[in-house]
Amino acid sequence: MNYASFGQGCARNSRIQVTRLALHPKPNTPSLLLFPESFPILRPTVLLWVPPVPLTLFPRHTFSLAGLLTLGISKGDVIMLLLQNCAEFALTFIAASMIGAVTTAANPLYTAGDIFKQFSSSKSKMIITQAQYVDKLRSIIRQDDDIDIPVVTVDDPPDDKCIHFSVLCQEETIPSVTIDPDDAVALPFSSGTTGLPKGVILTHKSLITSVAQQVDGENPNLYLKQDDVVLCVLPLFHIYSLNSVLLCSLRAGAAVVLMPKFEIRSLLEHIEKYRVTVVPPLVLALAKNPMVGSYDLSSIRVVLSGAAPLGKELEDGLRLRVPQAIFGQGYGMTEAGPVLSMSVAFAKHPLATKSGSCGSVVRNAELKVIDPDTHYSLGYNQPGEICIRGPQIMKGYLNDATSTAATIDELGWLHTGDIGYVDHDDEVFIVDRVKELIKFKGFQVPPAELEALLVSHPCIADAAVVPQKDGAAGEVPVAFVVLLTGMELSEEAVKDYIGKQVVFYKKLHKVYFVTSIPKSPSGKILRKDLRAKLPST
Ligand code: 4UV
Repeated sequence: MNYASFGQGCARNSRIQVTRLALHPKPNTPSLLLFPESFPILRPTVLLWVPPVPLTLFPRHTFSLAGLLTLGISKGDVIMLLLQNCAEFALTFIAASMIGAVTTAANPLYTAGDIFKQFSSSKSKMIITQAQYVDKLRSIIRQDDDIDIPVVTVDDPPDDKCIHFSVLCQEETIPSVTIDPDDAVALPFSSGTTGLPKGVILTHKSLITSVAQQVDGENPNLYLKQDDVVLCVLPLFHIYSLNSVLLCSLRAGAAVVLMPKFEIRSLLEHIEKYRVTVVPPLVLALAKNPMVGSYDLSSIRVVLSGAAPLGKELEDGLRLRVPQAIFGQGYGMTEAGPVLSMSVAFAKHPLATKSGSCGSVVRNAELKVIDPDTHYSLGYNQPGEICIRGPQIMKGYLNDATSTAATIDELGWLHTGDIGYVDHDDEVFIVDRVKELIKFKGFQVPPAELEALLVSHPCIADAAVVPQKDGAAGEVPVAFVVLLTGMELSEEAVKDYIGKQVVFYKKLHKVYFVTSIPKSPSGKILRKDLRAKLPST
């Protein structure tokens, strides 16, 4: 079977609504405001695996990013996106996928050090960013003479070494490329079950399958309609937003309202102005905000939650604000492609669900729950480690066969490191996490990263970082620190030391000074023992 690239499938029935009208301040540049409603909607019955189409992203505008090729990007090359949510993010992702290039997106708020790690590990050949982040990039690209890569800005370039995005927008025909389903298309970074962030290879097959599992078929699990208006405020560098918000909406032909960042008043204005119908869980933050009462939220029909547990109290709070909406959760993991299960309340023919449920396993995938020690499968209602198998899961970690083998076993099962159970209605419930990962409002905080920074301090002999429950963020990172003999250090000094080197959600919230870190005979930190020492909240 001939697979089209992910972008070719997705772009066929898309309309993107952007919230920033002056995308290109320069004259004579093509418009990126795309509403190709007149284009016939193609709905191949067999997923998105349609034959390649000529490289025109959005047919009415005959628009392409041929400039990617002119600037030296070709099949297999990696492009790094360092962007807030914007139309250029979506367009680059789709255009890159059509020429067989791979996109790796990083949080633009990351420190220069974090960005450099992802940049060098992914061997990116181009960076697309905003002028405000170029200073941060200087330490990566200007001081090292060996690195000479194009830096493209979607707004006015801050200096003549940067290139404006419009240079990519050439209306030229791009030679067709043969894309294998197992070719990489996206390279998000995730720490997985242990260690530092690693490149997660998601292939065309992974993403095509995952999107199809959600929105395709007679009774889509996530029923998005062409007249839906989906709010994309969660950052697109996270797989949840990229896959289940942007790509699923494009596939279903729904409009996407892109918001560069979360700001309550503007979010409410967008919902009212654009009659938004599908909103992400961030809106839960609104549950208690009195401002909500002054806006018309009657258009909202679905509230999607995922990436972290959905608190009952918040859910109840929001139910009062938007009583007409359907609420539900999805359960995802970057490495799983990412969606493992999705609320059946979102289906075209919905079913009743229970509070706390993460939905049922997506179609054409297998899910099992195993005893973490014996690896035997467990029955209904018995908590154990959740494993998933199917064509949507990652190909593996980039250049890391050991971590790949520790995550995907020889029978193809991906071990999530999450503890959960499946009830008699086939609904998945997550109850705990055996992996190291800490989740701050759904954002990944890898303890290994903070531990490495802590032990680089001249006064610190050893350290361990674990999650502490938090009402607002779900979890926050806290550290156990062993000082070198004779050294003194205050909690504030430790927090400051880390705080200067990490993005805001990785900052330490508490430091406990201890005399030793409990470890197994093999040297593994006994995190459970440390978590047990924390005050329960
Ligand atoms: O790797 P990651 O940051 O990935 C995610 C992805 C979440 C998605 C993606 C698409 C969806 O449609 C959707 O609903 C959710 O978060 O972190 C993976 C870990 O986050 C925790 C769990 O520990 C994963 O292994 N997690 C994800 N979803 C949930 C969750 C949830 N609904 N409830 C509790 N924990």
